[in-house]
Amino acid sequence: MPSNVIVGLQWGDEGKGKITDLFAKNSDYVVRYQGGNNSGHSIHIKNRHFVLHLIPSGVIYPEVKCIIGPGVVIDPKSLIQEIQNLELMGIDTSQVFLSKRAHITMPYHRLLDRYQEEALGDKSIGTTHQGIGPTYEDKIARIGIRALDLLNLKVFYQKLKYNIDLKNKIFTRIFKKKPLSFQTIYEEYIEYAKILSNRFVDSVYEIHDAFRNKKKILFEGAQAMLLDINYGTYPYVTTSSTSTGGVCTGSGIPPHFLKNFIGITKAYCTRVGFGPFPSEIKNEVGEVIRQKGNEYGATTKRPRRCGWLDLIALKYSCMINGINYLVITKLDVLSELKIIKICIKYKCNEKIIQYFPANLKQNIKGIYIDLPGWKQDISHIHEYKNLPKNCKKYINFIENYLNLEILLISVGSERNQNIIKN
Ligand code: 2SA
Ligand code: MG
Repeated sequence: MPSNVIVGLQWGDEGKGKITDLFAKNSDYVVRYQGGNNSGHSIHIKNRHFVLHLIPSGVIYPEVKCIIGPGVVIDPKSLIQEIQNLELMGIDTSQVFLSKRAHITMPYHRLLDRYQEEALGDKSIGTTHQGIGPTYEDKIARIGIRALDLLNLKVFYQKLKYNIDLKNKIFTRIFKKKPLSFQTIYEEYIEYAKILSNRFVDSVYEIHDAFRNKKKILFEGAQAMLLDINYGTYPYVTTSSTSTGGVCTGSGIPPHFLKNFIGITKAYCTRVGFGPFPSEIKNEVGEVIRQKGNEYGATTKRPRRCGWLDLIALKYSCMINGINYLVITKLDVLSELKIIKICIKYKCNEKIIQYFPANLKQNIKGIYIDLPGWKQDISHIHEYKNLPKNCKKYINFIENYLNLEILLISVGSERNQNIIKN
């Protein structure tokens, strides 16, 4: 049974949570393969609103197995909190498991994230301060603590000791901050390991067995393509491989397991954090979109920057991810606007370009085509044929430009506010 992947094609918050939840209904497994609790995936079901950070968005279905894979970085405190919140809301979390190979976010990672951002001053990235970058730094430096290390007190003691000694030197000498207490952190994490003890798995064998047994596996990306460490707007990116390429390295599967690459794009763009954003709207229209689309960080509550749909960036994302199915979300948010712009070229230092450059500069500007708005609420529509004419024009323009068909259109945050296009 070939597996499906869901990825964000912009700067995150495209609605991966909602779409994963939809596809999870017909899946046996939902697997996260990168990122950590920097993600905020939202699911709305009637009057219940779930925000998931580490737990895959299949958790609402009790029979779906949810795996936090080897490529994810796990903050156990945040994971335990998330499990408890879900249980309080009546969600069964007994099928949530974490890979023994996943790296663990420690208190010093969260502090380092903050101190590094402070030191960067006006060049800061605008991270979520969850310690994601520093956790991956330690992983690459081969001094990280993996989930399985928490299960062996002697190994955990040694690795933590080495790390705390090192980090305390950095804290006191470089950042002029207070050192951390080894004992407090040691005891705290031993406690977390006890709470999570029945959730540790060797997810590599688990997923390969599932594949052999023809189970349906859905891989859920976090953040999005333009925040990818290799192909995003570096250095204003997150620290993982957010593209479909990251699925293999982050969950231990070969590429031929994968068949459907489902890319999610909003009908406009948003970005939270700093960095280039060619189609950013800097007038009151941006505020209208922010309010109507409730564009505030699901983890940090930060207001998201809003902009027009950027087809240069979207085409680049579809190309790298090998997207064969496109989902467009939040189309209803644009309903009030008289004119809707779409970015189709960039202008940089008087030069016009039609590709996504490796050194996307802060001063790059979008060049737009104007399409007429539909000025009509579409959030109750379930059939494509019932969409206003101008709305279909907008959709057709995107499909023609990308040479891809849109599979699904989301017109509201509720589970059933969707239009299946074909
Ligand atoms: P980090 O914390 O090291 O990953 O930050 C690096 C950049 O990645 C961006 N980033 C995100 N962008 C959009 N959504 C994210 N998740 C949350 C959400 C964010 C929030 O769903 O709203 O609540 O603010 C996410 N996570 C990381 C980040 O803004 C930096 O630009
Ligand atoms: Mg989000």
